[in-house]
Amino acid sequence: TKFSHVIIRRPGKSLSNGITSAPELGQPIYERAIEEHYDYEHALELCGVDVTVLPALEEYPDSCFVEDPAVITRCGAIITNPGADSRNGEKNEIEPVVRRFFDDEHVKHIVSPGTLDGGDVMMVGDHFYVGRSARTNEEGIRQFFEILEGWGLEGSEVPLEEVLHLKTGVNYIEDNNMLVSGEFIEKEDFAQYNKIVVPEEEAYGANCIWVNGTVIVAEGYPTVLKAVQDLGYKTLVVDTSEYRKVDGGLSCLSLRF
Ligand code: CIR
Repeated sequence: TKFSHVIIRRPGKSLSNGITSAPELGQPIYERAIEEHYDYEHALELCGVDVTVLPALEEYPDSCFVEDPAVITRCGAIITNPGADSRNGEKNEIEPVVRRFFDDEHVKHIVSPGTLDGGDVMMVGDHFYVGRSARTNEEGIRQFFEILEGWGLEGSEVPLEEVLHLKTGVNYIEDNNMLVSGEFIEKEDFAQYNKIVVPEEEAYGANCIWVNGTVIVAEGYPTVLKAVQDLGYKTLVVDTSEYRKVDGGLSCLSLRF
């Protein structure tokens, strides 16, 4: 795998009204969130990708989490049908951007009653693990696999019990290495990988991203950082604490392809 492009979208002031499962963390502070976003963009540039930066969309508080309304594979792009009502319209905003990179026959759609969030999709080479979650339903997964099969790719379903999205708790950093936390530590689906077990108190840190040999790790998760460095990866650390307040992390903030 090698990525050439990354798409990100600036957060808006409405980010403070993003969906959250952790209101006790407080609302994101816009001024800090935008600083963190610049740092994130800079880290991606250091990984040698071309970064497309989209403008904020105040009408969609969670729209900086561009990973959810689209899934981009090496064979084509899938515009999803996001499972949260307040986010569903984000698919119409991301589609024209995705079409800058793919022609008509390489852009497919998940349609109602199927729903799917990109945060539930984890790419491991040509295999795609898809979490069945509160956002991603059985019909969405069925459509997704049908599209993949048309492109000679394949997928398998992973039922979720605790986390919002699949990649909230499990992330592949290439070379057979997988960061696992919580409910994913013992799952049979991932038994074949070299698992890096993330301790409960650092669970949020499991959401790392691999970009062309470098692993970007969230700031404040020393066990995760050391484990990734011990595997021989170059690392970059980015503070995503404002996004954490609305359940967002490193992977959700970009589309990488
Ligand atoms: C949401 O609940 O949809 C946003 N507040 C967070 C989305 C995080 N996205 C992701 O994990 N892919």
